Amino acid sequence: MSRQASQQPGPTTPDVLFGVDGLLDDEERQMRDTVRALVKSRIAPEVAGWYEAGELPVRDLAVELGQLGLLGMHLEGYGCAGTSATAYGLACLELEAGDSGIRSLVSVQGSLAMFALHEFGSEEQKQQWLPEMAEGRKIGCFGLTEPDFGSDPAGMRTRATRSGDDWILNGSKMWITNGSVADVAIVWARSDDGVRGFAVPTDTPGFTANTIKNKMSLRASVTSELVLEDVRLQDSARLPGATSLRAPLSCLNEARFGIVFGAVGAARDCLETALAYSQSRTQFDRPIGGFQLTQQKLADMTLEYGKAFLLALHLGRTKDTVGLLPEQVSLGKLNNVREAIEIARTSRTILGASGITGEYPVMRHANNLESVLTYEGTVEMHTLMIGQALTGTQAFR
Ligand code: TGC
Ligand code: FAD
Repeated sequence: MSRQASQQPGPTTPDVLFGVDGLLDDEERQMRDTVRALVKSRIAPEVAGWYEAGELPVRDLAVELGQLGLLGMHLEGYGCAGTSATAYGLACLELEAGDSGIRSLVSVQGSLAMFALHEFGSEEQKQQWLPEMAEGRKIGCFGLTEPDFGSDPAGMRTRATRSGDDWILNGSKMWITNGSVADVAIVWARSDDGVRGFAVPTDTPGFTANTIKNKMSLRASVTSELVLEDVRLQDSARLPGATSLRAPLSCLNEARFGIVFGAVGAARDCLETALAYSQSRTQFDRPIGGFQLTQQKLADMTLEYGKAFLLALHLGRTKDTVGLLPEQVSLGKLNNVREAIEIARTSRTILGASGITGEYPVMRHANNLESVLTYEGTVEMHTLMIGQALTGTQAFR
């Protein structure tokens, strides 16, 4: 790309400035464009209404996402697409440009519930659940957090006890995405021998899921409490490969990786909205984008957006080649969600009063990102995970 010294730079976009297209291969660009088209045609026209109503047509959307191969897309076999981690990340980015709730649906289905089955399940469990989950005809959820144990899941009280050859599960899980629409709940419980995971069909007697209402964030997403009262399961429902807390924490790495990219999508949608608004909104007889203070906001946001994208891409390429350490995923989750929420808030200021309405996506993204900042490990926990990696000293206990 070259320009004569005498030429003025014309209006450009953050993606063009950072040369994003040139960093992706044909397959990645195609994946990105396909998901972007889905978001434009199916999500963008509807999502403000879903958000206002506090609902999401999970079953319909899951089938549509499944038809595009987006559910469990980075897993191999069992009807999964087997793409690269980077391609999966780029799909998350585009989905979250629509709404964090849509990316959450895909994260929980593919990276938490399906990944747990794929990684730790028996062959029978994989055959039973994965093909239909990849098609979006069966929905999964992942129950780790409890009312009294969020950042510290090691304290979990949900209990799995033996009864002859069976298991009896008692306890509760809180803030579980897709909980009340799921066909199968991956439930983590404490047994006499340590933490174990179970694939619990949600029609098992004693299992109930209650939808959590009055959320001010992630309203286009189903969030639920799970209650397990004497839920009797055969040993064949236990994930045989999951033998300690390491198993659920490994699943979190996968979902956190999707968020590293997803947050960049929410940031891009806010930044593009603010940029367009700054060129059309006039005050003091000129577009507000002509004022230096607005340009400073746009330039700073573009820098942080581009840096976040480059970090996500770097982590994607690293995951696809040598793999990622958990603390490397923390670098991305901490930085990209933190910067995305700053971009959402600054974009809102550029939109003035219009920014607080549902007519524009900015406040919706900002509110969603409050949840994204908290789930999959809070800002504080990821800071401490990086601190532990740097110093060798654990500061959270
Ligand atoms: P600690 O003693 O450090 O570790 C226990 C065992 O696990 C291993 N481990 C990991 N393995 C893989 N990946 C990771 N990220 C791992 N972190 C730890 C560790 O090596 C050890 O293995 P072993 O073999 O020696 O036993 O465990 P700890 O109890 O001290 O806790 C560590 C801590 C605080 C980092 C962890 O508990 C944590 O990550 N807390 C945050 C909880 C969290 O992120 N919850 C997320 C719930 S799911 C969710 O939010 C879904 S939102 C989805 C959506 O809608 O998008
Ligand atoms: P707490 O752990 O009580 O933390 C409260 C505050 O204390 C935070 O700021 C935290 O960083 C801070 N804190 C805690 N410990 C320390 C420490 N040692 N040092 C410094 N600060 C500390 N969970 C699931 O299992 N499955 C799901 O599908 C799921 N979906 C979710 C969807 C939504 C919309 C939300 C909001 C949450 C979801 N969660 C899910 C739960 C999520 O993972 C937890 O909310 C998160 O892990 C934090 O737990 P907590 O809310 O109990 O906060």
